[in-house]
Amino acid sequence: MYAGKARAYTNIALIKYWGKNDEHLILPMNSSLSLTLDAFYTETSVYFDETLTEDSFFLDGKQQDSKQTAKISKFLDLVRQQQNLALFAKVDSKNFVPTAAGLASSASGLAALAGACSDALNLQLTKTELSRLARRGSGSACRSIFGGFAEWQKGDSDQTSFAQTVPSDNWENELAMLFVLVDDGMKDISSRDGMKRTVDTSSFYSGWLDNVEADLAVAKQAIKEKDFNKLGQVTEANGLRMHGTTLAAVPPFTYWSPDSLKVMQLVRLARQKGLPCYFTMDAGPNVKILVEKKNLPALKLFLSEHFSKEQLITAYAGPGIEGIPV
Ligand code: 2P0
Repeated sequence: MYAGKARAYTNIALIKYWGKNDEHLILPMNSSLSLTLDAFYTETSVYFDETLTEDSFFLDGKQQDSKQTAKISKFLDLVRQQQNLALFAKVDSKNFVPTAAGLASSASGLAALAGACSDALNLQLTKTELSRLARRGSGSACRSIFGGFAEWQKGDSDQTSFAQTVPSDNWENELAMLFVLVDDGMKDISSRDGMKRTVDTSSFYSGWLDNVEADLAVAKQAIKEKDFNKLGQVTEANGLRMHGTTLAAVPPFTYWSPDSLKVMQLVRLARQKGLPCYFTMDAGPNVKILVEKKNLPALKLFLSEHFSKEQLITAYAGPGIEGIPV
C-alpha cells in the first residue's frame, strides 16, 4: 500500500482565471493572480491499495456518489498513467471551513489531492511540477501550491502552464479578506460550465481578453509598490469585467444576487467615507472584500449594521501546500 496526505489552502483570484484554451490539459485563456488564504483549507489522504476493487472518495467522513467520485478518479487516472500504476485508491478529504455556507473550494481540494498523491508515491516533485499536476485537477488549484500572492502564467502547453510566487516582501501579511456570506440558495452554475458557456457564446468575452493581461501587470506593479488602492482598484475592475461577460452569454446568466449588489454598494459607500476597501466575486453570490488589516475592525463595524456576525468571515494570507503525516 502507498499512503500520503497533504493540506492545501484555498485562494481567491484578484485577477481572475476565466476561460480555457485547452479543456483536457486545463490551459487557461489568460494568466491570473491570487491570494492564498488561511481560513479555508482541505486535508486529503490517499491510499493506493492492491486489495481495492474500485476508487472511493470520502468527504468529511461521508462516502460520495459516483458522480463526485468520477471527478477524483479522473485525476487518479492521470497520476496512474504518469506513474504506470495499476492500483485503485481510497481518497479521504476533510474541508475546514468556518461555516457550511458553500465555500468548499476546488482549489484547495485538488491541490491537496495532488499533494497527497505525490506524497504517497514519493514523486519528489518540485513546486512547479506539483503546480502543473494540480492544474490538471482544477485550474485554480495550481495557485494553491503557493502561499501569499501567486501568479498562474497561462503558458501554451502542459509544461509551461503553472503558478509561481509573486515576490511581495511579505506585504500580504498586512492585508485581510472579509467574506460576506449572502448565499441565497440560487441554483449554481459551476465555474467550469460558466466559463465554457462564456467562452463559447459571449460577445463580451473578447473584451475580457483585451484587458486582462494589462490588469495583471497593474496588479503586479501594485504589489511591488505595496500600493493598496492600486491593487484594490484593479481587483475590483477585473472582477466586474469577468462577471460582465456572463451577461452576454447564450443563455445569459449571473452569479450575483440582490444581496451581492447590496454589498458592492456598501463597499463603495465605505470608500466614500474614507475607508479603503475593494470587492471581488467568484462563481457564486458571496462577496469578498480586500482590506488592509488596520482597517478591518472599522469595515466589520460598518457592515455589522447590515449583516450578522456569522455572515462576516475574516481570512488572512495563508501558506502554501503542506505535507502532513498520514
Ligand atoms: C479564479 N474561478 O480565478 C476563477 C474566478 C472562479 C471565478 O478558478 O474548470 O474550479 O476546475 O479549472 O479552477 C474556479 O474555477 O475551474 C475559478 P476548473 P476552477 O479563481
